[in-house]
Formats: sequence, C-alpha cells, structure tokens
Amino acid sequence: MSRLVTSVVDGKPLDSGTSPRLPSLNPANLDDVVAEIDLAPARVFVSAAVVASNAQQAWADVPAPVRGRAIAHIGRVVEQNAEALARLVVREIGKPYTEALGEVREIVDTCDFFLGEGRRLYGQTVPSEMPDKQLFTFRNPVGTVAVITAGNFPVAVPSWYIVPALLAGNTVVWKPAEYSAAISQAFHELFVRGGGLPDGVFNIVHADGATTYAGLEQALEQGYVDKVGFTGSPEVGREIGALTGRHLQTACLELGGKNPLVVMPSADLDLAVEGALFSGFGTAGQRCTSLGTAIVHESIHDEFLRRFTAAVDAAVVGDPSGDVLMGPLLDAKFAERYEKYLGWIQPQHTVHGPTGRITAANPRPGFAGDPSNGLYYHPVIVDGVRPGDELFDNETFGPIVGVTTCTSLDDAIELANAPGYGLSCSIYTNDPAEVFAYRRGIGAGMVSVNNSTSGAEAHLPFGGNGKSGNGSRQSGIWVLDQFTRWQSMNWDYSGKLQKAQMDVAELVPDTEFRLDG
Ligand code: UN1
Repeated sequence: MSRLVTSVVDGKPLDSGTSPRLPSLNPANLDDVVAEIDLAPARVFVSAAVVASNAQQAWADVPAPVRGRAIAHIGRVVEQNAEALARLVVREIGKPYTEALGEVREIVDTCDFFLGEGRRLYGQTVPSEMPDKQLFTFRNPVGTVAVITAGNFPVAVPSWYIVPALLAGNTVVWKPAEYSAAISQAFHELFVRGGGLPDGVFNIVHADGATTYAGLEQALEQGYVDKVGFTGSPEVGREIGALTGRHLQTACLELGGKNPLVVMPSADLDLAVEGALFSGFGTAGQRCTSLGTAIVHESIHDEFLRRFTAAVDAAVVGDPSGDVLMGPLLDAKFAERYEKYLGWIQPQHTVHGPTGRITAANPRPGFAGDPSNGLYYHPVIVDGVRPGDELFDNETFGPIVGVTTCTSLDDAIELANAPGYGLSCSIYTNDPAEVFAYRRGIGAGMVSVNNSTSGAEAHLPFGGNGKSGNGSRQSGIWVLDQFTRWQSMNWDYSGKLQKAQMDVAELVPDTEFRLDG
C-alpha cells in the first residue's frame, strides 16, 4: 500500500495536484511503491517560510521550559512508535532493521538531551569594569530555519537540526529527500502531534532540488529565512553557502567525507577489520561517515587485507528486514552514481571479489532473499589506491572501500588529509603517542580511536572541515550556536554616564618592589 505524501504548511496538507506524482520505491523490491509524492512548486516553499516567520514570535514567547516539555513528549512518542518508524525506514530506503532502529534511537537521544536544555539555555552574568554596572548575555532564537536533508539518515539527521531549532524558539521549514518522503511524513506527524506543536511552527515541503533552491532564494530575498541547515553533497553545500553568504548568513553545512581509517603495527588487527567492515559497508557505505580509504602500515598490509577480504566475503548481504550487514542502495539515483564510481577502478588497482549489481548472473554467495527486484550491489575492496586516483581523491557514496599503504604515522596523516575532506577519521593503534600525534595532525572534525569512522553519539559535536563543511557543528550544546544568537546587555545603575575604557579606576601597582635578599 502506498501513501500520498504532500507538503504540510500551517497545519494543512497542501495538494498541488502534480501529475504524475513522483513515486518513492522500496529499493529492496522496486515493485513496492512506498509513497506517491505531490511535489510542490517554489511558491509553496516561500509560503511555508512566510507562515513559519509569522508563527515565530509566538513560539519564542512560549517559555523555554515549556518548549522543552514539548521535546520531551516528542521523544516519548517516537519511542512508542520506534518499531513502526524503523520498519518504514527499512521499507523506504533499505537500511537494515537494527541500524534503522538505532537511527530512531538517535532521535530519542537528541530529545533526551534537549528537553533539559529547555530549563538551561543559559546566558551569563558578567562583571563590568565599572562599579554599579552589570553585564549579561542572552541566547535569542535566530528566527525561521530552513532545513534541507539527505535521505541516508532520514530521521536521525533531521532531528539534529529540528529538535534544537524548535527548542531554542525558532520555527522550521523542512525539505526532506524525495526518496525518503513517507518516512519524513511519519516523522513530521510524530513531531507535530506528539509535541502538540502549534500550526506553522514546523512545516514540511516536498520539492525537488532545483525547486527548493529557487524557493529558498526567493524566501531569503524576501527576508523570510534566517538560517539554513543543509546535509548533502559538497557541490550543493557550496551553492547553499554562496546563496546564504549573499544574505550575510552562515549556513550550517554537513557535507560528505572521504574518511580514512589508519591501521598501525601495534593495532589489534581483528578489531581493525571489524571496524573497517562496519565503517565501509554499514548502510551499504552510504553514510557521510563511511570509510573511504583504509591506510595500512606496509608491515601489516597483507595480513590486514587477507582478514578484511575474508570478513567481507563472510558478511551477509540481502533483505534489510533480516539480520544482514548490508541491504540495497538507497535509491536508483544512488545506484547510478555508484556505477560511475566503479568505473574509476584502474588497471593498477587490485579488486577483491565481483563488482556491480547482484543478479542471478552475478550472484553473491549466501545472499539473504531474492536480489532480482532490488538495488543490491556487491561490496568491493580496491587495493592499491593512491593520491591522484579518482577513487582515492573523491567520496564514493556506496559499498566500495579503498586500501593503501603507509610507511610511517606522518605518511599516514599526509595520506589521510590528502583528499581535502575532513569529516570523520579513525586510527587503530595501541600506542598513545600515535593517537595524540594523529589527532593533532588530522584535519577531520571527528576522530575515532580503535573504533569505526561512523557511529557518532548524539551529544558530541558532529561536523567537518575542508570539503566536508564550513566548520559548523551539530549536536550537544555546540549546535545551540547555530540556532541562537548571543545578545549582550549592559545595565548601568550608577545614575551617571560611566564611559567604558575611559572612566575605569586603576589600582596603583608598585612595579619597583623586590623581595629582600
Ligand atoms: C550522516 O551520515 O549523515 O555517525 C550522519 C554516524 C551516524 C550519523 C551519520 N550517527 O554514522
């Protein structure tokens, strides 16, 4: 059974009657139409921004602890619906069930963190340089926030934006990915109904990328969007950054990664292999934090590769509702792009195992279920990638991991930084000096030690540098700086004008004073 998905603005579903509607298909069974989407024109995005903007002051006037209670209720209702939401994640984007459930858990974790922030949202009292004067700081909401998200984490990542934005007194217009439309409809319902949010506070607009850009451009020009949060590709991130920059705004950008995993001689090799397997092929390699290249010390390279290829061969690929490492790719457009990445394999590389789509003619031993109707691909390891190779230099969203060798830790750091991304990274070693040297030398925003490149917890800063982002951070207390602006206040109650810097009394230090002897 498929559902009709429409935009919801000011609490009302808007059916703009587009025909034909855009189908969202189950990538594990392309005959299963999960949703039929009514794609909105740009003016709907603009009107959603107007509605959100009109609703914002009243929402900001709701005391922060009361907004925190709304977040608490949302967390509870999501928890109560966790299995149903996870099943929908499995069905619409093919994420294996346990991972999907973990992703839903990430919304609850985010709510758990921010419900308390409703009773904190602290400002400071600050001493003044003059008597009878007090200084203060306050956090103000930014205003109307436009959130544009990818569908590989169709509920966790949106919650990282939407929960703190709402908690801090902003209103939201959300544009989710088309291929996760049904999931985002469910998410929106859980938030609005579960939180008792007033109409206009949280609006959802379904539109394609170009229409969203046009709507965003107009809404920014007319002054109805104050902040943009975007998760997606570096290319689109650059465009959003330029567009918001023209309006003197800095977007919160969470872009891709080419995340390195370094394995040094003292590492526990089995642990490193387990980490590489999950980093590289969990979510079929379609996380921003997925492993790009394993950089392995030359002295252990052959043994690492032997164990890594054996682990990949033994892993179960197949029906995501079962216990599998890897299900299908998210959507046809990702499968198409992934095939382009496979074309980057060069004669100097060594490929382990079959590549391409899993079919009866190109089978995968131990496949769980029937691959014929799904977007299933073989997991691939490519050994011998080097800087200058397209495979080494670029993000390859999908189940493909490069392997290269390093001669020393310094060499590993240079290789790890070479592609110019900087989201997450990992090092496997038992030498603490190497850990700290790696942390200092690496350009990534997130460093894992003896752990996977993916799997960030919901209350530690998440974000990247270089091609992975503009330094903005999500999660925990750090994301509050995205969704609030500091306002400072000074209050002089001396009854006279005391001029800063000019009327400051100084004590008289005896600079000649020396201790006897
Ligand atoms: C993403 O891929 O956009 O750290 C986010 C992780 C997840 C989130 C990834 N918790 O892998």
